[in-house]
Amino acid sequence: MVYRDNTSDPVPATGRWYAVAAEYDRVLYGMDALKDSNQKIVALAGGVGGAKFLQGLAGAVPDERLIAVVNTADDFELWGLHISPDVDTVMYTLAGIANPATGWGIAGDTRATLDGIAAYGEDPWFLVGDRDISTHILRTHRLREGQSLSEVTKGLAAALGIGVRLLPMSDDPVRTQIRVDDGWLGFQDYFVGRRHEDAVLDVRFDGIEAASPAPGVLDAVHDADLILFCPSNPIVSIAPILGVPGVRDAIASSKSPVACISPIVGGKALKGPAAGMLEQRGLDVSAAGVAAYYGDLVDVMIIDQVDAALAPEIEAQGKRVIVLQTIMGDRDDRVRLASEVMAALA
Ligand code: FO1
Repeated sequence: MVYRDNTSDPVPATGRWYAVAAEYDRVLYGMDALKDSNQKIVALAGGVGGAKFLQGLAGAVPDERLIAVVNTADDFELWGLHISPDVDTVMYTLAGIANPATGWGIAGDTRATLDGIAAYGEDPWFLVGDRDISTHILRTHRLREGQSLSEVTKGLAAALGIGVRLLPMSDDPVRTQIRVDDGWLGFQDYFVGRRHEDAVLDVRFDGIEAASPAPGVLDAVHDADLILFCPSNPIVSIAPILGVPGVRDAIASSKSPVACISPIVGGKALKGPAAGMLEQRGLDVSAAGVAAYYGDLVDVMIIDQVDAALAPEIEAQGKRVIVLQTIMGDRDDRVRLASEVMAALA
């Protein structure tokens, strides 16, 4: 069986060590001052980059002050199962059980189910591990029993020991479609099935006009003292969240700062197809291009040291620029970045 990655990682015993580690980091990184503050933070996040930064934030500020709003426009149905890749990537990362080699899926997960599916002659093109499948089975079951996606997410996250409040952007179906040379593709067909190799000609979010923000999303934005756009793909991870009716307006009318951690560093996307998507819109593949994409919505751009020379160009767009080392390594490094971001914005 040829799979599209070749990872094998030790299985972490549980995600519950995370609360203890987060407390340790707050002391280690001198975050007690922030801990005393009541500042409430809302972070918009997509897949792997967003999840890594959220893990850092969760180590830098107490859980009760942090709400993550997660993209669900990558969701799709596979063999009858409802898969929410970005929600799961965030959950597994916060629980400390994500596969460190890929950023998605569960460390050390096995593939007996995929092998079984392949034995029936089906192409196991989307790599769901055996333990990961338990998430999709329960999510699908609970949705069919009548729970909303936010209720299901709350239950799964709590069971994984996650204290941060995770909100899917909407309980209603929104599905990203990508136009390539030979027509429109569902997002995962484009991203995983065709390894995001096609030039992207257009992007649309089916269902978005009829979608409502999930319960708590607008209140969280209204109450936030700080709104963060995680280093996620602006066009297919953050834009769907902003596109849910009411969300963009709520952010635009917020008096609190809106800061974006650039997912483009040194002219390249940290991960995935963001570079080509910016280019297709006639924007620079740079932190300045990301800043221009968000326009007036974003007040502060957090850019990498290697892009420090872009600061005047971004400042000319009327934004404050903070230069940090934004490439994230292990969990400690993610907490380090989040702590520096919080300190710079304090
Ligand atoms: N991404 C891949 O590139 N290949 C996969 O086979 C794959 C499987 C997968 C399974 C579960 C899951 O939660 C995520 C998975 N991803 C996979 C990642 C995911 O499709 C993308 O990272 C996001 O949709 C983009 O944010």
